Amino acid sequence: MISAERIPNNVGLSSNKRLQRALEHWQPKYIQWWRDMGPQGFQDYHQVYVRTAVSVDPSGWAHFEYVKLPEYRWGIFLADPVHDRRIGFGDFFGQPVWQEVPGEFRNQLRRLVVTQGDTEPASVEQQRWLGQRCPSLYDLRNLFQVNVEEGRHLWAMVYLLHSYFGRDGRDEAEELLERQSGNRDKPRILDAFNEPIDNWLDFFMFTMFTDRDGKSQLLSLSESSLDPLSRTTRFMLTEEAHHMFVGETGIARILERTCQLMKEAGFSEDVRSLGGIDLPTIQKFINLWFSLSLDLHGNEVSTNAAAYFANGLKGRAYEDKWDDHSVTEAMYDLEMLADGRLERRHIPMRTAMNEVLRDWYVGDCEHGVTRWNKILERHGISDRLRLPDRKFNRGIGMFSAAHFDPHGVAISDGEWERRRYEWLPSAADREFLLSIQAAPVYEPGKFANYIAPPQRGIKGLPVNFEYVRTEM
Ligand code: BYC
Repeated sequence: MISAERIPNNVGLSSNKRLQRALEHWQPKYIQWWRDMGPQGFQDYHQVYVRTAVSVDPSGWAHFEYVKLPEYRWGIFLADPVHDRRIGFGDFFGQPVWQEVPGEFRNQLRRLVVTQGDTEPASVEQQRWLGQRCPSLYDLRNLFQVNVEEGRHLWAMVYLLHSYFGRDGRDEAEELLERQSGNRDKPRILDAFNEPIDNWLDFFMFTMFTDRDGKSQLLSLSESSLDPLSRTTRFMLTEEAHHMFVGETGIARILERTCQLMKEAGFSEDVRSLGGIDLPTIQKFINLWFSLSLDLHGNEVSTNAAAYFANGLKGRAYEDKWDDHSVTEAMYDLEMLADGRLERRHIPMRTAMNEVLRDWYVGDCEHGVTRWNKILERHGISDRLRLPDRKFNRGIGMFSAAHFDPHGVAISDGEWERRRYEWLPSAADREFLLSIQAAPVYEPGKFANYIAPPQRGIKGLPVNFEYVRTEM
């Protein structure tokens, strides 16, 4: 028996025997998955100073303690209900939200929940070797904080599957533990979640750009007419913010150190010989993870997205900021690739909902890059980082049919093959990163040479606090 107290929750788990039984069946498989596919080498002997959500109010999710990772208390939380909440968009605008899944939308909703759920364990799998080459105990702890929260997000989606989708939902919950990131036979659903994350530059870019796609998707799902989905994703968003903080400040600290090393090298840009990460390499990883994360928003023109919107299942980010919530007449001006030529066309906005969300996403990423460039500016360095054009390196959507350089200029297949590693990380770049990350830094207060310490520690603790301790 698992006790409801072991699973902090605000869904009345102890009085819902059916749900408790379903989770009892699923939980041992989850723990086995965590041991097999979670952080390698950090399961039994390490105590990690992590935050555990014990309730949804601000004091409840700021509960910190040392725990062994497999003993983390993965909880189930829904944001507080909104009194008399009404459907905010689509064909059912203004009607009361749903507390149960309407039969006619069951498949669409299950697909959205499963796609979201699939990304969460995938990211833990992708990151499972990073602890072995961490730049500091502070960063190691942040990695594990992100990992346990992605695990909790999986629990959140499994809660929805078990509670609202019957037998199919239970089967889907099992399959979420069976697919594996990068596995040729049973890969994760979305492409970016099958990419390797084998160094810390990948990790920080992933938490900056891919977790930010998590933010855009969760914002749009939090508008859903299915109230339990809306409430679940609203609480997940509070955790997502920390993940993006880890990514943005991780890169900021690398940049800080790179600038220091550039000065030491007399601005010769020979930062690699001093064991730092040069700006062109950082730019290549921006190009990679930004373009992979653009793909996560789906096709530019999508009848699926139009149906999600019409049926009130998935809205736009901050739907209440828009004037027109029905969007039956509105058009969207889209740059399109048709018959090999780029042109602008007006298409019904409902079919462009993936692109509308991508617009929000690109704007949010731009703010982050502007903050990074302030670091270069402060050090008197004239180089600037930038987001590549959204047509660059696309694997999903109409632009995947052709090649574009980072400025969005169409190029031939031959030029792409010749020049792709000017723009994207090469095997040699990855080898270099592994060479400077070969030895993990486990001494409190010490940092790898390529990254500056953070300005402050976790929860007011000093930077040299022992955030992960070994207990043999
Ligand atoms: N890779 O009509 P379309 C996160 C498929 S991240 C592979 O455009 P639709 C997190 C699609 O399945 C947020 N396949 O697609 C971050 C469909 O296939 P079928 C995750 C792709 O349905 C960090 C076909 O192309 N949340 O939380 O509008 C760490 C037609 O596509 C991809 C969600 O994804 C792709 N990238 O799908 C941890 C929210 N894109 O059925 C966590 C839920 C499209 O024709 N999901 N396809 O064979 C959705 O809202 C939507 O499913 C999508 C777009 C946004 C993915």
